[in-house]
Amino acid sequence: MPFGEVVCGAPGSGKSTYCYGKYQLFTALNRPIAVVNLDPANDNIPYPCAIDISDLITLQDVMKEHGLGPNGGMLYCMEYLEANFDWLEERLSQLGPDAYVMIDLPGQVELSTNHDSMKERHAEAGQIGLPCIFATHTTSQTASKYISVLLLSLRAMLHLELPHINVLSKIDLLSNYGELGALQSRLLHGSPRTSHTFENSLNAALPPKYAALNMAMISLVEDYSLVGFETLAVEDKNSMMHLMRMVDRANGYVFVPPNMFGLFSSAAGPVQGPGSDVRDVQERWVDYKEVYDAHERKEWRKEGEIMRDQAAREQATAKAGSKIRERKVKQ
Ligand SMILES: Nc1nc2c(ncn2[C@@H]2O[C@H](COP(=O)(O)OP(=O)(O)OP(=O)(O)O)[C@@H](O)[C@H]2O)c(=O)[nH]1
Ligand SMILES: [Mg+2]
Repeated sequence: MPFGEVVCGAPGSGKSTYCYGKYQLFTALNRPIAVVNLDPANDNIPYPCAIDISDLITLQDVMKEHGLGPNGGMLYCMEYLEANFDWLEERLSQLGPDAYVMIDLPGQVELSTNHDSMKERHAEAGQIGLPCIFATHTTSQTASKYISVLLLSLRAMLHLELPHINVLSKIDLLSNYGELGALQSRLLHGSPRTSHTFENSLNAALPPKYAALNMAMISLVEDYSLVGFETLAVEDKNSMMHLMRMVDRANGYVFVPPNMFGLFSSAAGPVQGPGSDVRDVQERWVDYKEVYDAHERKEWRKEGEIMRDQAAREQATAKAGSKIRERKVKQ
């Protein structure tokens, strides 16, 4: 049975980039992975695609043929996929029982918050082994946007009814957002009360007649801890590793590498890295961003040098081997 995650979320929040990042990470870790593009408007796919909806239908064709706009066309494509779901099921089953499948969805977030077709498809995906929803939202630049992201996430969780991981993407941009950046980093993991600052920030952004509504929303977020966020900076290896473990846990996946080394290391391993603790987010992405970035660059350089040395050694060994073979042939 294939296993994996469905990546949904706001437009431009980094879904496709995350899929590509995860493809690269898994390839480096020697974990099998297949990325499925279900965005019929995705004509610039960054990752190698195992299944592509454009083999079934494209947004361009639908818009031309039926005279629809981009959003109506997208709904048509999703409903067409629903009517032809066996097309997808057949291809998923061909990926084999060990495949880790990532499904990249279109950015029309209403598909995940309102549309029944997607809900039913997700439920079916849950049955065939894709139980985890990974929802990305870009780190917000204003308090009101942050609130709307919270409510949108809550709506998607309630609508889809599947294990759900909410992610604030592009967390590397947090330090650009001044006080709100610091506030978000405190709010991320069920932080100490921040109502006062948050309320001020919200009330500055919205007309006073919404004050009571603001307070109700703040209390929804703070008192009930309904929505929590993980963070993602796609180019940061620790951030990707941390999320990989979170997703593995959410869908109960246990990866056993071929050599059996590190059995259960992925799913049962400790959840660490920026994002596992609120102090990490503040320290990594706001207070000491430059220091951490410099350290990361140094680590990447070191890793690159090790890989280059290893490749050079392998090349030299292969060359020596072919020379020995040549000598043997001459003899
Ligand atoms: N700074 C930063 N930029 C990012 C990150 N992830 C993605 N981006 C950028 O965000 C932009 C949009 O990324 P995509 O992956 O195309 O977003 P998407 O959610 O697939 O977009 P749609 O499919 O159109 O909804 C690109 O320019 C990415 O380079 C991140 O972690 N940090
Ligand atoms: Mg995309």
